Amino acid sequence: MNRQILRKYFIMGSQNCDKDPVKILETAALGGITAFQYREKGEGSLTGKAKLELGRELREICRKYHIPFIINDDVELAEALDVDGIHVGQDDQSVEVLRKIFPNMIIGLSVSNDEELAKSPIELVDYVGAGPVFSTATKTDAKEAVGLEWIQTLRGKYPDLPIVGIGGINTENAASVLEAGADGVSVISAIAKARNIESAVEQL
Ligand code: 3NM
Repeated sequence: MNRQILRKYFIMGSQNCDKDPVKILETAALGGITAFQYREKGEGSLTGKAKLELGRELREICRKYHIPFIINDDVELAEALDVDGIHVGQDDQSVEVLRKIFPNMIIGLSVSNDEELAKSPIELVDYVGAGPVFSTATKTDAKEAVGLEWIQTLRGKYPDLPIVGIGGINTENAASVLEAGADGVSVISAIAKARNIESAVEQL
């Protein structure tokens, strides 16, 4: 995997949007995001046919702008939307199973601490999401913030592993995440809720 795609990694589902998700993604694409994750999860999120339909529209935008489209923990949609990658957390579909089903797909895994790292098949994933780096209100069940130290620890242990920081990252603190050793920053609210989306993406 080209680790540059992690540089400005936008994550979004309809539950994160105060306006049309299709418009938000298209503006973010024009602003210069390098990857997109469709994460329809949590209170107010779509399911079934509605989730698929919105996914189709967002998938099209990513094709148009040549942005990798990654689905959050949904094997069925991974197939239906012909995605570029799938991202899972520690309690989601197992990486071993995913790698068998999708030998060539980008697979990302969230890793928040040493205990999770010890049970993670790092050799099977293309990148890890490390966080929450800072405290976040977006994910109600997010763990305690792990700080920039967790990025530094992971980078120390795995000099060549593609790492993206997540959780509470914004235009003010993004540089510190990169300085700590991450290849990029993944954000929800810093883009989805920005007053000027294009300029927020540029500043990240
Ligand atoms: N995963 P925002 S934190 C989806 O720590 C997600 O694994 C996290 O939203 C993790 O950029 C998070 O608005 C929410 O803080 C990120």
